[in-house]
Amino acid sequence: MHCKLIGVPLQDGALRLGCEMGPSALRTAGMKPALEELGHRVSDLGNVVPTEFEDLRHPNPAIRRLPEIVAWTKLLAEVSYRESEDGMPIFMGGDHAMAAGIIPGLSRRAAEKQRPFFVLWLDAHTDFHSLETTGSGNLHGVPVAYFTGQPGFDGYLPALPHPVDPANVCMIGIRSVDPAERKALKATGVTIHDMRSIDEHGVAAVLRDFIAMVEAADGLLHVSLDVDFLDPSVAPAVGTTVPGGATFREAHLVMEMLHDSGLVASLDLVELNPFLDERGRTATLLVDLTASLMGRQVMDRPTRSY
Ligand code: DIR
Ligand code: MN
Ligand code: MN
Ligand code: MN
Repeated sequence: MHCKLIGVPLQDGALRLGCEMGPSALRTAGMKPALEELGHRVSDLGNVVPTEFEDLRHPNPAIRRLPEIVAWTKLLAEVSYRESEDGMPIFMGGDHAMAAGIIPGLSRRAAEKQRPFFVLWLDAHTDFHSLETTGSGNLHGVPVAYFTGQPGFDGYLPALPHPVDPANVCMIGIRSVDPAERKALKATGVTIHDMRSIDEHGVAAVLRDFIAMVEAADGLLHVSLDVDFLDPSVAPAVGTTVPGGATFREAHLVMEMLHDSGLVASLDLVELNPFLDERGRTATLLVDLTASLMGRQVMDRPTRSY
């Protein structure tokens, strides 16, 4: 596989500064050699950064950094479309606002390839606010509502040629949902496996169902991994820790099963804030999880053993 590393030093969507160092930390933690060791060809395409900003304002006074987020969204939609023509793009963030650009670009590419497009959203949060409902004003809290074509974005973020079908979005790890998000999610077909669901059924059972659905549709799958999907005890380097997250092994099992499925076409790693890390352990864990997704395993085993 040809892995393309793309650095996205975006931090305008999060309240705390530091996510702009995410791509550097992932490089320092050895992303490229870890994937090369698995036999992949790896190209580091460097970082992308927008240069043109419009003077935009929104009636919701809470909103922070709208011109910056709009510029990043436009740029990333182009980059992800371009780089998903072949190979496996791996977007190294950067806060989760980047998904508002990356996922529409991938969805456009999937439509061109005439393949159904699916998103696995690994996060403590649903990130399902609109510009109208966000109370924090932090725009890393809105990408899923945007890329699934929900109302509340008109005239600000670019119009979506290929919104993702909410029924093709599966969230795992959820444990922090604001009232407006809960209300907005109700009418959609987004599948949400909260932490209770993982506790009751195990992460393998819930993921198996989703993988089977993507496989049956011959879909292309994008995986979006927010650091706060993980429990803060194993992944402290994130500005929005929520207790009760996925364990070290649950996260690896998700990646190992995804590898065996052979369905993952692209990946983003988001919300890593190296300023909050402990001796690089969170960055290192993200590299190891990516290696699991790309085929690292403890013992040789036949694929599709799940
Ligand atoms: C909260 C926290 N729902 C907000 N969101 C996120 O600010 O909208 N934290 N995404 O990572
Ligand atoms: Mn998120
Ligand atoms: Mn989150
Ligand atoms: Mn949120």
